[in-house]
Amino acid sequence: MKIILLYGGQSAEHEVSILSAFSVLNAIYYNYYQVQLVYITKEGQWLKGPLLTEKPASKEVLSLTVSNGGQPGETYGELIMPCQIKETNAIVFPLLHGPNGEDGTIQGFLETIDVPYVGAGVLTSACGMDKITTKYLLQAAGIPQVPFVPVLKNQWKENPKKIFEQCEGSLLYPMFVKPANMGSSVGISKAENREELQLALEEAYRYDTRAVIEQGIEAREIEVAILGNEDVRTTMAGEIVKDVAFYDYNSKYIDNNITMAIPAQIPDEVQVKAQEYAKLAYTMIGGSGLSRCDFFLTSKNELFLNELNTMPGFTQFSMYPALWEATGLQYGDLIEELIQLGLNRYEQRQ
Ligand code: ADP
Ligand code: MG
Ligand code: MG
Ligand code: K
Repeated sequence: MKIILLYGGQSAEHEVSILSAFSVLNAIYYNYYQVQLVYITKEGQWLKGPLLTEKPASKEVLSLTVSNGGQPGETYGELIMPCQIKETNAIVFPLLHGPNGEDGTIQGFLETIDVPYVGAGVLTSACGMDKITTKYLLQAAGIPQVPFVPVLKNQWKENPKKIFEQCEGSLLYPMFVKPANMGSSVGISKAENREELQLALEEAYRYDTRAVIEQGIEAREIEVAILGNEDVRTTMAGEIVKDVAFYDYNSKYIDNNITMAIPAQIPDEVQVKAQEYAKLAYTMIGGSGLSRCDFFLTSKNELFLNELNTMPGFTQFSMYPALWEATGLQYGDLIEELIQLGLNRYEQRQ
């Protein structure tokens, strides 16, 4: 069977996807699978790369350039139409993060051309990527979360003063301002006053016309990994231990000034609650395949669900696979399970 590894993508999380793809390539069971590389460039071109039958020697194999414009020594890719990704006896692994990959667009496209794929379906991906929609779903399920105010770009442009008053009426500074559809902390800022709130909103609107303003809190960050279609399993909780005030893009991928604590040093009843909320949230957004559910935990042991990530960071050093490893599921076996879950879901739809 072929795994069609789809990576790169047109989002701000392009580089993260390449890191995840390389880890997956190193762990796939090549005695069962061949891997067809398909790279989506930042401009949105689809490039078909080599078919791998064994672990690649280096990461270079992932850096595809168009064959008619590349330099000697570069790995060439053949420019294809997206629908040419379809092959018999194959499953697509869309290892893409952020908009245009994790948000239901690619999933919808794959449904349309009738191809099985790994991970969450259309609705789940779209809801999980949109922080405003996620919050309303969690609210409906009665899952605790920090207070928030959704603000559309038009509302802000029309009457900034009204937005200031609305936010200050229901939230305290510092506030966190986020584009609704994004990940890896891109476009997120902390605002301590009106002036910063204005700048933060303008920054967020560079990425999306929908933004959400949240109550900022001092909290630990706790994460639970989820796996399954109808039968949902969760891991123990892990903690992202930061020596930075805010887990931004640099601290996530560049500075490496964060560590993971697995298991998280938290009371048992807090862990049980986190697992319960994670499962409930996953069910509410119609999860299938996988998701990582992220929480804030205050010093008073209050737990708030922050978000679900339907295609979490997937390098060998990422929290999602690390949590499964700690629970007894090795990285290679985890990939195998995800493939089977993707195939099962596809078969059930037929
Ligand atoms: P992303 O989808 O980009 O990861 P998050 O909502 O998880 O977006 O926010 C990124 C990071 O910003 C969080 O991991 C946390 O460090 C910080 N953060 C986000 N919201 C809040 C908040 N309400 N209070 C305190 N810190 C926050
Ligand atoms: Mg996210
Ligand atoms: Mg996050
Ligand atoms: K998300």
